[in-house]
Amino acid sequence: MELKEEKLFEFFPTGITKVEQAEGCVYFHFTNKVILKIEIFTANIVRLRYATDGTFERDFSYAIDPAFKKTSQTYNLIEEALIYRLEAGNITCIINKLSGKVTFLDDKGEVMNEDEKGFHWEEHKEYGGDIVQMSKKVQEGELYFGLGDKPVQSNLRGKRFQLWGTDEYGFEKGTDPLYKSFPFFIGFHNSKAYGIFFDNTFRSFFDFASERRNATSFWANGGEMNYYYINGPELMTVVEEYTKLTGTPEMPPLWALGYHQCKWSYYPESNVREVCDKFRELEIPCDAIYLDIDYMDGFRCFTWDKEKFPNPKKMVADLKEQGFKTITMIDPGIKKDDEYPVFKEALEKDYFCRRADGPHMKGKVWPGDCYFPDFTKPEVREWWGTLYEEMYNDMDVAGFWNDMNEPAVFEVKSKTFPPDVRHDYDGNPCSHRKAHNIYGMQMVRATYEGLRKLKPEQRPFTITRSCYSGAQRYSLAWTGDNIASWEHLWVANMQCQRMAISGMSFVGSDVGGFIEHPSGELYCRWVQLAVFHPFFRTHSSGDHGDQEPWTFGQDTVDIVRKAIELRYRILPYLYTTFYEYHTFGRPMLRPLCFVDQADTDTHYRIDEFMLGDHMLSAPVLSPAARSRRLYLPKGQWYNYWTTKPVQGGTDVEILTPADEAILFIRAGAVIPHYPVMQYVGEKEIENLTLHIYDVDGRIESKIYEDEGDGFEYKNGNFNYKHFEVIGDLGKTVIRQSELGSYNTTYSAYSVVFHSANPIHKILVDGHSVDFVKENGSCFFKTNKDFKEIEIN
Ligand code: MIG
Repeated sequence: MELKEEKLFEFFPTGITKVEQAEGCVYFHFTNKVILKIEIFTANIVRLRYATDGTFERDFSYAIDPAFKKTSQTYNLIEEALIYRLEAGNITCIINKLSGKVTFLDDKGEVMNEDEKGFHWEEHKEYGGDIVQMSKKVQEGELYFGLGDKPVQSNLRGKRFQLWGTDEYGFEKGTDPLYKSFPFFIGFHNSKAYGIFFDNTFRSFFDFASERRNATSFWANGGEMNYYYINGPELMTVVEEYTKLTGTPEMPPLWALGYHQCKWSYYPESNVREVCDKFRELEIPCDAIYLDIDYMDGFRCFTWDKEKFPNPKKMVADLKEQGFKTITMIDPGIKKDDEYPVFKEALEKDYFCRRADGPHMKGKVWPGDCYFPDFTKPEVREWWGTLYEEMYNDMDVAGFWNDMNEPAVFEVKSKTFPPDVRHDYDGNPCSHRKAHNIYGMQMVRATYEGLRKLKPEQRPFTITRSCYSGAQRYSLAWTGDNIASWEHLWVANMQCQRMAISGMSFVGSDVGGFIEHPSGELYCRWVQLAVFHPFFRTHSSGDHGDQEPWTFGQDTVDIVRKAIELRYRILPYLYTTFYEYHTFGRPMLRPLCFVDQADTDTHYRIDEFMLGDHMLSAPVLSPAARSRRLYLPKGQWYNYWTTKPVQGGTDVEILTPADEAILFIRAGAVIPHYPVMQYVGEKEIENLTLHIYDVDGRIESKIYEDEGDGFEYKNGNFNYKHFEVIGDLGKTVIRQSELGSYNTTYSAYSVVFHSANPIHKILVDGHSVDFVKENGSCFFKTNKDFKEIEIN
């Protein structure tokens, strides 16, 4: 085990002897052969790299999006008596000539982040290379956010974490490390934010003022000190910049945002059909059904157990008729079996990982002894992609779920490969010490890229458990093997928010808990949280009671149905939020401090979160709760269920009936609703319903729409509609602009206008229209191309 490194001797950069300026970057040479290279990426991003012995490693990163374009290269370098001042976009770096320590100022000249000990390193006597380290001063009142799937409260201050992808069955609050490695964090002080992305795939550590009160440090057991400094001051800006740097996903198929049902495992075929039939019979909407490992023949990937599933093609087709997409699991471990074609081919072509001295990397997983493809080799990824052909093209399986890709190995203490295993690392051969944290990401990348090629007209659907920064380009993720407890409901909320602000918004937990059995009440509350999570799937380990909505009794069926119906109603809103994630890198889930960071009351709120611009929710976290307190950010809100206006900027105590997911809508919002459907595409949309919430002031909303699959949207075949709601002294104006070129199936909007004001007259583009009032809301129809509605 390579956990505790012995502290031997720390080296620091000495004085600067020479400065070299090049296009878009500056090299600072130190007397002891250290080089600091500062590279300008955008007006808000600079990159710092340190070489300890006069040369940099070959520049290569799996995290940075190959499509990312540097947008600004200009800088000013000013020499002063004791420092260099590097001005680049909105960032100023002050570099101390003697120590090399760096301070970052924002465009107001205020210190955002500064080196404490700064860069230093130890030689790694055992493996060679350096243990590269960085320490920063903790600013007054500084909070820290980010770091992926850490199952702790949002502020990381006072804690230490490790990044080393680990299969942590039944993890708990505080368990570290977990499955995912996102070496990105946000520092937040004086209501201003900055970000740091430490792009190093070795086992790494982050200490947020834990070991020493005044220092936050991060280090890795190899590789380079290579980090990106990201300017704010908005929390949103920091996350958007980081997410664009590491990439955003393409749009998912619309059905992927529906409800999914999973268990380890549904089999045989008759059981799968029963479960699907039951959803339709009880009219609980559902879009996808999952086949976990037991559908395979002896856990051989890309095969079927013909006894359990005699005719998979027919089953998949029949389920599709009913509106169910079938998703199957594929693991990285390939059964060591000379009769098994996938194994034979990979063996012949030398696609499996090898130990340092030559033998294959052999490990036990579900199939018994396995070899593991080296997904860090382009040729292997290409091959892996083609293996899906039969299932994807011929059988029409809709998507794939890549599990165990930390990679997980049974019966060894490390739960993974030994450190000497060799990897290609895209032509930069290395050991598992360097490739471990990106192994899973490269696996799901191979899957994703394969699917893109196999069906160029279809949007791939892929799920991964292990991730490194940038994995969001290839896949959605789930949070792994959680437990059916109230505490884990809290954990799921923390993890999904944290993942979203770490660049990966397409995320969800195993609803109800994977291990152990939830009460009906816990299951309902979990469903009511996950309605607002981009990935919404019930999953359980199946070795306890069943976890389909009907297994808890009739009350639960009704409560769960109501929640899932809400999900299907707000699908166009969710889809719009996804589009803004895809386009701008904007997180879909947002902690409250992202909504109003100037309001210090939002800084420590952790349960409440926003989905997109206009929806706020919070989970109900205890049994038999009749009410809960939550904070509403400043401004006006509406309780979705009562449609009563509520003033924000304060704590509110609200009732929490068993059948209601907490939901507040921002006043001024335009929220598109679909009719309830049992699955996406079941009904053609005849009228798009717009719920419009009156406001004092002016609020913008957007609606994105396209075909819901395929890549025509990349050629401009989509709509991105802008709405403005302007309310003033009892008069409200609603404007619509930027329609786009996508032909919708509907030609009219059904408007539901929610207002506390009396309504006398409604004009659509100057013509008066009829309306009906009911329970404080007002209903009317308009042409979908209206420009302006005036309500008096
Ligand atoms: O060792 O495929 O996290 O979702 O159901 C367990 C069986 C392997 C772990 C996954 C879980 C999945 C299970 N897998």
